[in-house]
Amino acid sequence: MSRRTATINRNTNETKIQIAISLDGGSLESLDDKNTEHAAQVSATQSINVNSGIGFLDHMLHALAKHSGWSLALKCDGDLHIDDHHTAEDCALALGSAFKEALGPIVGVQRFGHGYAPLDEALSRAVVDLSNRPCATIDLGLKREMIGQLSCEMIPHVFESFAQNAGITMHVDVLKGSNDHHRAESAFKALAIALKAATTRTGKNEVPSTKGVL
Ligand SMILES: [Mn+2]
Repeated sequence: MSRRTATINRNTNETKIQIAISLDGGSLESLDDKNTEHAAQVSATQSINVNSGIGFLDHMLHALAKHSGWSLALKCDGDLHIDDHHTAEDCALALGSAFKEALGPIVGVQRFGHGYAPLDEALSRAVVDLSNRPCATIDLGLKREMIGQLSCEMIPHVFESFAQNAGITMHVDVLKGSNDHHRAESAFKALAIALKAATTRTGKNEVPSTKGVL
């Protein structure tokens, strides 16, 4: 089976983003050389290097990639002198586009997936459908204004923006937890587990829909 990969360049007056993704892990030589601020974290099966300019967003996208089984290189040069909004939103939009392009037609995959992830006292649930109909309902219940340099109000916006361009239905709920860092991180990990399940190949060359098309 060939790996499902994509490379994306997204440039606006607000952000300039490069992404390389493989939904099936492996090396990503195309971007590894360009992401020199942080060293890529390379394991036997994955290469992950996220440099959005926002540390906590990097941490969340790294967790998403790790537990989805992706290899991911993301570099963003954004207008952080204004605030974190454009950078966080555009990274999520570009990542959604890259995911959709790498996945290709919704054929021969599970389509539905769900995941639960605890992080200490926090527990999150994510349910996804590779529906080709963007829809996100996100309930994180975060109380802080910021986590690191990322506004808490941007965290649901990141999920929504990813779902928009990925073309997926996504329900993410933090079920419990008192620490906002734990709540947010468990939500990204739950989404990763759900996406990994939904994109798992069935070995059949079938569209998983009664309509015959997605
Ligand atoms: Mn926005």
